[in-house]
Parts: sequence; C-alpha cells; structure tokens
Amino acid sequence: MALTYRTAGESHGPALTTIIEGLPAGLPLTPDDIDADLARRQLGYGRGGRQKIETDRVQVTAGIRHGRTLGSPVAMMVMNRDFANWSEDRMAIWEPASEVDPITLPRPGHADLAGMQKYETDDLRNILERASARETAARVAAGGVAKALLRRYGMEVRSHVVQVGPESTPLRDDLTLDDFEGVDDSPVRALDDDASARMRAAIKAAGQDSDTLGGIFEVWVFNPIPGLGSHVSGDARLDGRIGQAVLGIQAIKGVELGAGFELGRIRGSQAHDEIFWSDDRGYHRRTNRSGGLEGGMTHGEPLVVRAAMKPIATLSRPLASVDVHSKEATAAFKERSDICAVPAAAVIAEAVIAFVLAQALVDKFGGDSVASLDAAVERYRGVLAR
Ligand code: EPS
Repeated sequence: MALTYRTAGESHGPALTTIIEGLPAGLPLTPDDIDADLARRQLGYGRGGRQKIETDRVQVTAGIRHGRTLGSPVAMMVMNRDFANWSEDRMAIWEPASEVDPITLPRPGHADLAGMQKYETDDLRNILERASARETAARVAAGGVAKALLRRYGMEVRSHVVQVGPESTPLRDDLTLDDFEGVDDSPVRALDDDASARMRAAIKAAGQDSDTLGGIFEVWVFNPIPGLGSHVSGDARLDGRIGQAVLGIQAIKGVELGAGFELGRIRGSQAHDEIFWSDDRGYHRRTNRSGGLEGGMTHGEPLVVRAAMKPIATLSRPLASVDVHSKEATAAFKERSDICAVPAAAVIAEAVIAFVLAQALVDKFGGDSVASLDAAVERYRGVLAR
C-alpha cells in the first residue's frame, strides 16, 4: 500500500487531525518523535501571540499499540487550545452564522480573495481558517513519524535559515550532520552567530515598523539511500515530488535543489558532480551541486533543498484592499499574526520532505512490516556494495 497522509482542521477549530495510511507495521515510535518537532515548529524569533496560547502535543487515536505501528491508519490529533475562545461565536460548529458579522476585507497576499471567489462566500473567515499556517502542525506530526522511519535506515533530516529579509549567511555545500548540532539554540535557527544576530535585528526592526519579513531556508537530508525516486516518469521524479511538497507549504514561493538557479548561469563542466569510487566510501562526489539528485533519484550525497518564503500577509498596518460587499476602497483585514515565521517554515519543510522520502522508501522497498522493509533494504545495500 502506498504511504500517504491527509490533514484536517481549521486554525481556531477544535483540533487538527492527521491520518497516515500505508505505514509498515512494527515501527517503534515514542511521543517525543512527534512532540519534539511540534515544539520546534512553535519557536523562532518574531512569532505572534498564538504560540503563547498553544502547547502543541499529539494525541494518538488509532494505529499504534504498545509503542509500535499496527499497519492500520495512524490517526493523530493536535488540540487547539484557542478554540475555547472561539467556540461560542466565531467558530461555533452548529449555531447559525447570523450571530457573527462576516469579514469582507481580503488581505493582499493571503488566500482570502481567490478563496472567496472560488468557494462563493462573502466571509473570508471561511477561507482563512484553513489557509492559516496553523495547519502545518498537522503536517509536522506526519513528518515526525516519517523521520522515525527514515532514521531506522540511517537518514537524518535537518534544516537551517540562510536569509531573513536582507540579512543572509553565505551558502555552503559541505555541511555535515555535526554542523547542525546547535541550530535550534539560535532564535532564528541560523548556523552562525553573526548572521543570527543580524537576522534577529532585521525582524525586530520590521516589527517596530508594523511590518513582516520572509526569508530563505535549507533542508538537508544526510545519508539518503541511493536510488529513491525514479527517472521513468515525470511524477516519479523526486525533484518534482519535493518541489510539490515544499511549494505546498503556506507562503513558499520558490524552491531550489542543490545549486538551483545558479546552474542556469554556469557551464556543464562547472555544474556537474564528478564521480569517484573508494573501497570505504563506494561511489561518492567531491561536489554536490546537484543537491543529491540526478535523474529524479537520490545518488547518495546529501539532499539539499532551499526554499523562499514570502513575508507574512497579515499586516498590522494593512495594505489597500476592497470591501467585497460595498466594493469601496478600504484597508485590508487585520488579525493577530507573526512578524516572521521562517525558522518555523524550515521545520515544516523538514517534515514534508521527510514524508516524501519515506514515501519513496516504501515505494522502493515495499513490505507490510518493518521486518520485510529491513530485509529489502539490507539486500539492496548488499547489491550496492558489490
Ligand atoms: C500559526 C497560527 C496562527 C498565526 C500564524 C501561524 O494563529 P492565529 O491566526 O490564531 O494567530 O499565528 O498564521 C499565519 C501567519 C497565517 O497567515 O495564517 C501557527 O500555529 O503556525
């Protein structure tokens, strides 16, 4: 069975739900495999008031027994504590809408206007509740499970922030797992202290101006098993699957793999990663401009994915908009929001990339149980060592 997941839940509704189908039976899991990433997603300098209300923890309601997956769908809930403040009126599940005024002032950059047109509603709360990045907590829960599966086969997923607004840190293609050791200690999840301080100052300045900031982050996956993904069809290529997953995160506007757009500016002789062999390392490369992917498949060097997040669209000094009732020019709707959520977006991207890799792992090695997956991976590693 293919590995898939689905989420449900509104930002201020009762809970977020994640259902994962197609996990092999017998995978050991602990609450911390999931909760640690939920907590990391809530951090980052520049977050808004919501994170003070929530302490995200997963509640498993199906698919796990005695700390192991059963092979049945795994269902998980993250409760929205804030629902208690909304359940009586604005997010009441059964009471009629007549009690609450519709919100009619769409925010530029948000899903509001196109969503109102598409779903034929004059209340943008019907759109923003699901468009909100609160939903990403449910995806991070799925990612925690995927990471546990990947870790079993030596694959480790990490991320760091490389740019916030105008402040950046030089890109490197030689990072190791150890370089990421203290990344969560930086309030912006940057690897160097100087960049971290500059990024923090930029967020502070944006906040003082009632403005928001986006940025750029990288996700690295270390020790990928070579041959995940496939060249045989466009939709099997891991490049495309990763692109879809990362661009499917709220506010992500660009994705690069390896050297990315830079590859369009240099010659072939400069662009490709030459192939070497040694007894201890097997096939390996001295450069990784391909970001670990050739022909839509992992080749064994780290997977490197970079993505750009636009500034958050909810501004406390709102941009120009139009009231969808009167069609009069007006300022856009204001709601509590973050100044910058790039550090959190990096954690979310870890989750969705981990899930794509877990899918590719299950696609390649199959099996209803981790025991059969283990055996298939071991056989394949034997083939690779020849
Ligand atoms: C978020 C929860 C949201 C926002 C933010 C991210 O909660 P609330 O709307 O109650 O403040 O803080 O979402 C957005 C910026 C957005 O545009 O949707 C979260 O949990 O990540």
